[in-house]
Amino acid sequence: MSMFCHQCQEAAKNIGCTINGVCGKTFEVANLQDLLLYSLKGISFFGNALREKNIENQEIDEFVMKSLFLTITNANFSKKTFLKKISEGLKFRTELKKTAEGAGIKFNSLPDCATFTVPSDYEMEKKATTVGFLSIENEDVRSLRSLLIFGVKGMAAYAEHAYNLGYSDKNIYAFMHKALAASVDDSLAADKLVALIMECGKFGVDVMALLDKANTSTYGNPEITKVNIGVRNNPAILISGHDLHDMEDLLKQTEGTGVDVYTHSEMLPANYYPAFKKYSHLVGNYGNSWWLQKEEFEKFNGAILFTTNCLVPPAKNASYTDRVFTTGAAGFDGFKHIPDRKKGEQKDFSEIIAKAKSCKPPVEIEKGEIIGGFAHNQVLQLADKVIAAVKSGAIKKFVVMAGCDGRMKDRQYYTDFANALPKDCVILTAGCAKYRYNKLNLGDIGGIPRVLDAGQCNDSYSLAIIALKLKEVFGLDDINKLPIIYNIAWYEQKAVIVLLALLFLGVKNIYLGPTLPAFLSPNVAKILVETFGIGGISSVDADIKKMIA
Ligand code: SF4
Ligand code: SF3
Repeated sequence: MSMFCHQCQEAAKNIGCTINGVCGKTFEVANLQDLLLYSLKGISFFGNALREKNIENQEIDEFVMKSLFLTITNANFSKKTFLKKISEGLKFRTELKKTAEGAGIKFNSLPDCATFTVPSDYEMEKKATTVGFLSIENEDVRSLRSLLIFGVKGMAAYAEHAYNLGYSDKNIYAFMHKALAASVDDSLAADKLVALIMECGKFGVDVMALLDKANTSTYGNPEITKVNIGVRNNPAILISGHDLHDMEDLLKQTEGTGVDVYTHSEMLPANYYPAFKKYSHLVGNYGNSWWLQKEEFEKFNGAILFTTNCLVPPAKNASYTDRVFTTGAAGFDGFKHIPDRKKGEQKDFSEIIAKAKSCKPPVEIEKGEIIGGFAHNQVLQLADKVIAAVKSGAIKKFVVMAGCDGRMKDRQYYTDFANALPKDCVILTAGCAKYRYNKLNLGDIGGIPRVLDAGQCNDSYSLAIIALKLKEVFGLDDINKLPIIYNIAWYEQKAVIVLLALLFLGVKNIYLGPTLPAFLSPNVAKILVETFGIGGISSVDADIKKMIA
C-alpha cells in the first residue's frame, strides 16, 4: 500500500485508494496532503488551547482554512505546493507553541503532530506515509474522525470563498481548530465525537449563510435567468470552480478586449447574479459537469481558468495543457498558477487574456438555453404561486436532488430518477449534481419549472431556507412533515458539510448515493441510520415507490 485515502465517493472498491487516487492524485501528493493535515492538527492543538485564553492569530486561522481547502478532492494536485505548505505550517506551529508558552499554558504531554520535525523534503515524504487515517487503529474512531474532518474540509472551502469577498467569522475558525485538535485527542469517547459532528453541522449552516451573505451582498440576489449554452465566434475564456470574486475580476479585465467569457460546471450559477449578467461578453455556460472536461476542453479551444475543484489531471497528449491556468486553492504542476490578489487589488489575469487572444473560438457542442436562479430570495418572491400549487395538489412533492456529480456509470440513476418522477413533482437542486437532469425537458407546473436550480453546492443553504419558510407557512412543527424528500448525490467533502448541515437542521430520512461513504464504519453507519434515517439508494422504480408513497 503506497497511500490511503477514503475521502470521496470514488474511493477504490468503496474502501479507499491505496496505489494512486482514482481522481488522478499521485500517492506522493496523497501522503503529503495527509502530512499537511497532520501539521494543521499540531497547529490547532496549540491554537485551540490559546483560544481558551482569548488569544487568536488571524494569519494562522487563515492558513488553516486555506490549507484544508487545498486537500479537498480534485482541488490541488501540486506536489510542490504541499511541500511548501507543510514547511509554512510547521513555522506557524512553532510560533503558536511559543505564544502558548509565553501565555503560561502548561501541557501535560504533547501529541506527535505538535512536535514532529522534518528537516528535508525526503524526511517530509517519509513522515507523510505514516500519518494518514489508517494510523488510527479503531475503525469506529477512524470513521467518526473522518466524518468530522471531511466536514471541516468542506466548511473551509466555503469559508474561503466568503473570506475572498471580505466576510469571515471567528467562530468558524475556532471550530476548525477545535475539530482538528479533537481529532488527535484519544481521550474523547465516541459520544463526544458524535456531538462534535453535530456541532460541525451547525457551523456548516453558519458558513453557508455567511457565504450566501457574501455572495448576495456583493453581487445581488440570483434571479430567474435563461443561460445560453451555445457559443459565439470570438476567442474566449472558460472559468470553472466556485469562486465568484475570481469571476468578477475576470469579467472586469476581459471587458472590451474582444475575449468572451463562458462559465463551466459549478460556475454556471454565476450567470444568475445581477452583477454578472450586465456583462455582454459573459456568453453563457459551456459544457457539463467536471468529469467531462477532458473532451470538452479539447473542443473549447480557448483559455481555461480553474478557481477551485473539480480539476481532472489532463491526459499526456492533451492539446489544452498550455491553455489551462489555476488560481486560489486549485493547482496542478504543469498548469500555470495565478497568484492571490494583493489587498484591495484585483488578481492579475492578463496572461490568461493574452493566451485567449491567441486561441480559436470554441466549437459549439450544444445549443439552446437552460434556466436557473431559483435561490431563496427568488423562490420566496414566488411563494404565493408555489404555496397555491401545493394547496391545490398541482405540486405533490418537492424532491431535493442537490449535491455532486461524478463519473461513475451508476450515476445514470439520477437522470433516470428525474425522468421517472411523477409529473406533479418538482426537483430542487444545487451543486453540479444538476447536470444529470438540467437539460432534460421536464416541463413545468403552472409556469413553475420542474427543475429549480438554486445555484452552487453551497446554495443548498437556499434549499434549507425555502424548506424552513414552507414549514412556517404551513404551520408545521417539524420540517420532516413537509412534502419534501431528499435524494442527495455526494462526491467530495463539500457535500459532507452540506449533509451535516441538513442533519443539524433536523432533516431526516435523507437518501444518499450513489454509494454510502467508504469512511463510514458499520457502527457509525448504524448510528446515522438509526438516528437520522439516512439510507442508500437502490433502483429507480423501487426508490420512487418508497419515496413518493
Ligand atoms: Fe481516492 Fe477520492 Fe481520495 Fe482521490 S480523493 S485518492 S479518488 S478517495
Ligand atoms: Fe461538483 Fe466537484 Fe461537488 Fe460544488 S464541482 S459540487 S463535485
